[in-house]
Amino acid sequence: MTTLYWEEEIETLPRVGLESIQLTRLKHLVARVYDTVAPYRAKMDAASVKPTDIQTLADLQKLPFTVKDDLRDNYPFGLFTVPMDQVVRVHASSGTTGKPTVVGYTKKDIETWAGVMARAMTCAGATSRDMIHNAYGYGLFTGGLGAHYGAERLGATVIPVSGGNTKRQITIMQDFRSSVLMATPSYALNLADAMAELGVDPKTLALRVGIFGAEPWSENMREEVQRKLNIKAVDIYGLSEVMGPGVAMQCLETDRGMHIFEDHFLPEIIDPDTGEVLPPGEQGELVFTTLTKEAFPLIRYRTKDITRLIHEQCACGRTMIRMEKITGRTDDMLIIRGVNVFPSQVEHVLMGVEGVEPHYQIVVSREGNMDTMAVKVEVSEAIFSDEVKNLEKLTRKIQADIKDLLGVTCKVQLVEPRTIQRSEGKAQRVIDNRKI
Ligand code: DLL
Repeated sequence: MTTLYWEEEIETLPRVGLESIQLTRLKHLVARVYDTVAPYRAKMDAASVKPTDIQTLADLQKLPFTVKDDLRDNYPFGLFTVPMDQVVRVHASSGTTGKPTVVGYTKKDIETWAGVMARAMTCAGATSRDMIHNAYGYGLFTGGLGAHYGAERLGATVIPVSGGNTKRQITIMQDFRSSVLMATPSYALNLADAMAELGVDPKTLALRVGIFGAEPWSENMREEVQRKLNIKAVDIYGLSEVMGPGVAMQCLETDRGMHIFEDHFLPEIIDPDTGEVLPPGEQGELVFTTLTKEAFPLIRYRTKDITRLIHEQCACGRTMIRMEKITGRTDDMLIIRGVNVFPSQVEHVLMGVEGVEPHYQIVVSREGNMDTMAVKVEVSEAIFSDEVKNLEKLTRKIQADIKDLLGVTCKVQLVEPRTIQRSEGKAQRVIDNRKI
């Protein structure tokens, strides 16, 4: 297979060249932010660091972190570095608590974003000849418009179908010959199940590749979507604060990790408890500094996402490092009777069991002083109508597998197909009744 690049020179630049670009951009960014944004200046002054202290990429560690609360405290536009007449668009992420996080873009930011998205789609093998079925939600969420502008920049034909109205989506896929599907992985599965119900064979469609992200999904889930939709499924990562989708992207040459577009987004991995930068290859919290954003740059933004960086050169020829699939978030970690549990680990166990469907929910409750975890998971029609003793056997197997991997005893409830609510965007995997 010939590897296609969107911007070959920068994507394959030797590391020294890339690092030199990063340093120039970093110095410029820190000086500009210090001069224009009072809250950043105050934090840097408190840490006794001046823009001139940044002389190497390692000096980045001298700068204070930015956290979600800094964004909330300056809600909605307090951290913007340009006057509002230069801001051409805002997006917002809802979050589960408090005010949404608002982000802004200049005209040039929108162009940069479309560029990294076109680069990401090219990583997945998409070209101007593709019919891109964009089922990410349009609106304040960055998924829809982010993918839309990227697809247009690529020169492909974009179908701005957004999320929902699943039957109509399938008709459109059939009639318009959609070749690239962009959606959350949970919605992609939802589409696959709806096809099965309608008797539509994915082999009769023109779909070739799926660009899925915006929520965690395990390797097993990737195999499941690939099989059910008869496509190659690749992972795309991003977050509104840093830009939206297109911060990192898996290429077709590796199943391990996504290339971070480091000429725009400078990554670090830190110990979430101490804030120390960890040695290369270790797992920790991902932190980003935006190197080219104008309206809403961020210095050392703590994403709360947990991953590790992969420094080995990729077979695709890109020199940009990769980040491994997100394994969890520092804030979605459940602590069940003292044991740390990530929903992604539960998913990993479930998807390894024959007959179990990729639709599940984790319910956490408190009985007296005791936390309990229950896992509700759909099983296939055939299994559900099987003898009670076989269902009990399967229940016990899942319980034992979870206990083995996570060290936690939980209740497992097998439910009928299509009883767990389907998502049109990000799936809600955890119901934590302890907060109520
Ligand atoms: O979800 C941006 C996006 C849209 C990415 C479409 C990819 C595709 P937010 O709504 O701000 O932005 O949510 C960002 O979602 O910090 C991660 O926890 C999670 N996330 C995003 N992509 C992935 C992924 C968009 N590929 C938050 N794997 C991030 C796992 C992901 N988690």
